[in-house]
Amino acid sequence: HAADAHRTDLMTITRFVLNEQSKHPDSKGDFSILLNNIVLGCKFVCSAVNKAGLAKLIGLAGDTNVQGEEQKKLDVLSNEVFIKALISSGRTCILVSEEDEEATFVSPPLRGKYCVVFDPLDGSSNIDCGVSIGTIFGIYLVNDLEATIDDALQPGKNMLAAGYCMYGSSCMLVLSTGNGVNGFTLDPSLGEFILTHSDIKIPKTGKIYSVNEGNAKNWDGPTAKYIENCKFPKDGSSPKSLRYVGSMVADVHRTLLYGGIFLYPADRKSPNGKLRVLYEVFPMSFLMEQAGGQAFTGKIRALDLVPKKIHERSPIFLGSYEDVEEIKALYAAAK
Ligand code: AHM
Ligand code: MG
Repeated sequence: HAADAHRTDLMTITRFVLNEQSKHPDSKGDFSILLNNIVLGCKFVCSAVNKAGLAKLIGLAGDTNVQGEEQKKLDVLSNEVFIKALISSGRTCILVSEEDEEATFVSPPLRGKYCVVFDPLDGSSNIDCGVSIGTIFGIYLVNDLEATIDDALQPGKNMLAAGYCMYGSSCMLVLSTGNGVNGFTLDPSLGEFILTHSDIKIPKTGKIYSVNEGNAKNWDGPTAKYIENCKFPKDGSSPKSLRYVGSMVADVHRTLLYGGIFLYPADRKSPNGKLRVLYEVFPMSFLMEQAGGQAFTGKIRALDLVPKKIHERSPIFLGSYEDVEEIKALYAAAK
């Protein structure tokens, strides 16, 4: 097995990114430094998530501070760690986090050329019951040193890199720098992410659909018809299975590895769906396309969206190429 060969030749995520960078002769290693700080944030969150249940049960040392203040909520804590790690990298100019209403503009001495959009801890409804949650991030290059909010409002196709980290039965970081998708698993004994899933390609079609079916009564025609087809296929094929964790990272990760479709469609109550364009829809769409799949909003290719506001939402259908083709056809027919 190919993986065996690497057991003594560990491809860490840092080594991997440095290798990729060496292909660009003008690179000065800025991206590796930025990524190292993102990786640090992910390791911190992983450790905090793993300790969370225990801290509640037995009151781990450090869960109340000297002033006797209550322990910070995991999502707030994760956000602070990411913001500080990203600023201190000296490589960022604008940070957009799901946790902060306003974007953070990095002050001149520490300002760099990257804009990072992220959701530090996604899947809030799953935090307290120990189900998989994750961090999602996207990276843009900003050419002008006087960065403005417009530099964060670029279409997703302009992203330089995107990824997520899943805090699940193992901690996995999945990354694309625009040259395919690679997955790294945290070896807790080393504290390093090691390449375990190289050049991930999503199957052309899948046997799984993933959606919050509790919203079905408010769906539009094409979404309802698509899901009906999943359950009662007209062509005699077997019905698809339903899997829905309710954490985007977990649901997208499974979709990426096993194939199928993940959707958070528009409905009558939420005409723009639920998921946020900048730090949920774009990074996941970028990864899907890089893995050979597709991402569609119900109207256009998701990465062609041009957000007007940093916390804007969009409906999203993403996954296996052929499965997304089907939903595209249904929306085209409904026009
Ligand atoms: P959050 O940012 O409050 O955690 O919401 C985002 C999450 C996604 O991870 C997930 O895909 C979706 O919300 C699930 O929503 P729902 O509970 O409506 O099915
Ligand atoms: Mg979120």
